[in-house]
Amino acid sequence: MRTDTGQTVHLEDYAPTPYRAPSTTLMIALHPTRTVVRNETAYEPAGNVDDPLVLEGDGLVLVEAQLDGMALSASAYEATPDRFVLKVPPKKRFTLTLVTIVSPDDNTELMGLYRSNGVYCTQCEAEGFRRITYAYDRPDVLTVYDVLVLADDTPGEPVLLSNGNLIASGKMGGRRYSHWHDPFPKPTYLFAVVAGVLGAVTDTFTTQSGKAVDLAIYVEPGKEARAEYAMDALKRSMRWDETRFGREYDLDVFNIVAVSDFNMGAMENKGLNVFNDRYVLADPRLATDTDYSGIEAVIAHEYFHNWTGNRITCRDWFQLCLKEGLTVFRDQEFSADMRSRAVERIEDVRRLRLAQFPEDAGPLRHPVRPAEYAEISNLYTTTVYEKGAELIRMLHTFIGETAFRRGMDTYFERFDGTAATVEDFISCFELDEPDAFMRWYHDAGTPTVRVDEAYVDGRYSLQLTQCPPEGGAIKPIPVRLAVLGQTGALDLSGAGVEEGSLCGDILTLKESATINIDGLNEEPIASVFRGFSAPVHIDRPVDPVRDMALLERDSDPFNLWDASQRLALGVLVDRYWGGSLEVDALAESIGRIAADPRMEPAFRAFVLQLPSRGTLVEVLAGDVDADKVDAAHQELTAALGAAMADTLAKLRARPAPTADDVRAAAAGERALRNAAQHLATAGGAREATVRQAMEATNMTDRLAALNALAAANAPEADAALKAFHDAFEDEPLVLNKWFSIEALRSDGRSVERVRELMAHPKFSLKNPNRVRSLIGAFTQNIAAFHRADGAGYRLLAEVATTLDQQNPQVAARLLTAFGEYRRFDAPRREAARAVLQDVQARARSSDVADIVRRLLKG
Ligand code: 0A1
Ligand code: ZN
Repeated sequence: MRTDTGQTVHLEDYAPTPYRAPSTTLMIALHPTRTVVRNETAYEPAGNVDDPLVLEGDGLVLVEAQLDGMALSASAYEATPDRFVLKVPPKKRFTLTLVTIVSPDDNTELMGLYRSNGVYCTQCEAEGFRRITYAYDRPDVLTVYDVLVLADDTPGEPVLLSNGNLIASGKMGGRRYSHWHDPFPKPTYLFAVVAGVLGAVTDTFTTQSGKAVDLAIYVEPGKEARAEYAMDALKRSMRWDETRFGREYDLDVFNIVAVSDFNMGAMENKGLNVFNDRYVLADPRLATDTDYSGIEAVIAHEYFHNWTGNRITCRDWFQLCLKEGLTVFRDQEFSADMRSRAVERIEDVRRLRLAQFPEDAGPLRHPVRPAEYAEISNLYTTTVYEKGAELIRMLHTFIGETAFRRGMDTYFERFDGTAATVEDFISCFELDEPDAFMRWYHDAGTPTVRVDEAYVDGRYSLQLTQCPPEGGAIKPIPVRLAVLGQTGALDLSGAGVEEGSLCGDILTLKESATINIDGLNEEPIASVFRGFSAPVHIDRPVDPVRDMALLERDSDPFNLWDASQRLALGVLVDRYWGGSLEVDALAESIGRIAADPRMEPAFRAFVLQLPSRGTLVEVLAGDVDADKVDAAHQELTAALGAAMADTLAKLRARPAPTADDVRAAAAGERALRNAAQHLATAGGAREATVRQAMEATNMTDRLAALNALAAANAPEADAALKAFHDAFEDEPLVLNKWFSIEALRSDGRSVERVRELMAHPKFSLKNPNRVRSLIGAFTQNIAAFHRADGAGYRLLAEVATTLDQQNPQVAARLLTAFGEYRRFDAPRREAARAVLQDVQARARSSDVADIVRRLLKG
């Protein structure tokens, strides 16, 4: 465990290592508590030959050290658990052999080498390799690996995997071995080993140049059929990367392994991706449509890393967004091509606004490319990933698809096989002002763009003004826009543009810009930031009449949805303040879109979903009362459900797709029917919902009904939840869904219920998915987590403090739920502060200490 040192790493201190490490031969003899790792690495001078060789370790025990095959004298080196120093290295190429012993079964942090359900696996990003052996554990040292894995020949034929191509495998002296060679130099964080008894689904993929690649997805034996969809998604990803980006796969094999204990979603180790099993295993009886689209996206994401991340990696961890933002952009584009572009965009922006905007406005805010960090594990944030992807999307919007592809080709050509920086990447694109664009990477916070319209005597003016976040600079913002008249978009080619520049439908905004159109005989309306063309807050005078008109006129699906959400949010805010706005107009507007057969069902389903409680917290200026948020949401949902009863009944009566059809069209149909059902249930129409919760054979339908009953606090919810629990308690991924629904119930006794559930025989702090399903979900339960007496905060603090001893990464991530405590009213704020101070006093790891320090600052 890395305890807190309080040290900060600065980008400006970056310096290359004095030695390169061109090749490494590893011999790993696996044992649950005494795994022997023999690391033979060639080093050669790359800088000052008088510098010592300083390698990183973390909790290591050295048992042997040799230089060029000869034992090193004790005075020649210094070895501690977290460092190996060769005091006077030879001034030419040399080989250092270090033997260490590690205990996978004692590894509760799930970093380095550990066992999950009896399967050995590794997680090395960001700094896990140093828990296996001493190394230059940093992304700019690229090494060719040759790996021999040895394991006892246990029954069930264990598979032994590592990166690259398989050279040989077999049995030797009562043990199994396999020998892997990865010809592509890679940093330590992409290293992986997996060993255990696993089932597999296999296939082959022929690349565009005709090369055959053997594909395999390894899962718990007996669950092979549940990996078929992931395999299909993998093949589609491989083909898509060829057609859209010209990127071909480079090894003879591509392996994926699903494990049940994993800190994150998945990991892109070269040729051997390791996945959290929730992003591999699926069956319509057990997984929802959302699970399916998640699997498709994560499989694609990890596969796409092969070029954006692996072939071209990061110079240092400050450049994390170089691989993550770009790869998220690529996986979003893939999902848009596979499913519906409009729906994908709404989903992505919803996630951005719900998680990234609050992060960027709170104490955990940081630039997409930060200049400093205290704990690298805490940099895997929605800002690096999702905002990072938005920056790539803006770049794409500015220069267009053709020039974007040209720039990407240049990037792959120029930087293949290297560890690059964000500046290297940006330099490949034909941007007008690259330095100005780089400000997006340097500044934290979300800019606001003020939108004003005026119409006088046939002259329409649209004025946009940029207001940077505190401490931030003016940046180029791409505004995709249209000015809509009664019968369609006006021709902007003759419009007068002041300050900004307009190219097609993209306005480049700096400080401000004005577009004037003369000679009109009716007032038009602007549709700005179409497709959410920039990650900004849009500050436009509240005007429900204009939003209703946009609902009639706008052809941009994102803005159509956004207008409907603004209307609903207006009513929600009014309810929060105890107002009495009627729901009829809202019901009529969204009912019309929901019933419109010209729109795709998945889009219509979105329109039926009210802005979340979190969104309401975001828009309220401060001093938020969480109980009132919850009550306003419940009330409005019920009122809409009642007011829209007829429309909803018709939507629910639409024919159901077949239960095992998991394609996007069927998923969209289910989404629409279930969104209608959710509202209708809140409005009191529960009978069919209860039936669906008990009888549906498709998990999407069953869970949606269960959720609807729980969210409405229906009297039938307890029995339905119990039946669900009893039916699926032996399916861990489904049981997680049950834990989450229970954690999200908001009936006044949530904190107590979660405490009871922590005593459930199947709850365990050892499994990150289980922890997230109960405790993570609980932090999303606004009324309960932000309970005025601080009981919700105390619950999270207790769990995080205990977990800090075992798995600090997961503990720290849970604590980020405190990121918004300052938005709440004084009793809540004070309770949160007191609890955080307590967590700080007990923090053990650098992960938890770093998060809490930032939460309390200021
Ligand atoms: N690079 C992975 C994310 C990841 C990061 C850290 C991990 O350590 C526990 C695991 C995975 C991705 O972007 O998918
Ligand atoms: Zn990634």
